[in-house]
Amino acid sequence: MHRRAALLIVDVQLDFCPGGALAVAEGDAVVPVLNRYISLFWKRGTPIFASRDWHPAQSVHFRDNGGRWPVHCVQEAPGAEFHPKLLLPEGTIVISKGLTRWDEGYSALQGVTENGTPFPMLLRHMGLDRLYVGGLATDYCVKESVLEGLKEGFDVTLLADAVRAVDLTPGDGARAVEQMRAAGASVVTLESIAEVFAIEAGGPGPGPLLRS
Ligand code: VGL
Repeated sequence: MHRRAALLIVDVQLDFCPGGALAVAEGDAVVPVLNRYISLFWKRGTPIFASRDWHPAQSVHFRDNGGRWPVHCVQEAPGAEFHPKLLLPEGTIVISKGLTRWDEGYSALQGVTENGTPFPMLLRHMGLDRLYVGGLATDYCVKESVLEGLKEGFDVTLLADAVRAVDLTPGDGARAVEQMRAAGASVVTLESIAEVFAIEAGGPGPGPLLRS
């Protein structure tokens, strides 16, 4: 069966990058890799979605309100902006999540578009049933997005070289990848994706021509 893909870039926002309020070690290292994926997918005409944490100043997600995290990605604040070097093409659809005080907003599948359309509804409306997912952070928003995508019946592939983990406990990131794999996610890298595309296209598989 021919599946139609979407690229989902999760939360590549300044607060999750070095210097940010909830900095992920090497969080900004995903940017050049994601730019390569963006270019690959864009050339294939794949729709591109970028999710963002978009919290109110008061949120149960934050320590101040009994939650787990320092204040981060507050709506309209500089820390909530996408990393300026992330080359989101025109037509990228922004998915906002964590919008209300009571909403933790881990999974992008819980997010909505600018006009409030739930993300899974939009994907189905657009006939998209395969998600390629990278971004921040492996052990929270990426993991929850991948697991919920699978639960919702999407075919999900993790872009393993385009994610970084919070790793509150060392190894959280690696365990998250295993959990996603065990739940049914495929795992690829820039190195292996050409082969995946060839197989998806029903082509002859990888060969010298593909690599030239
Ligand atoms: C995230 C921790 C808290 C994430 C968001 O984007 O992965 N992690 N809020």
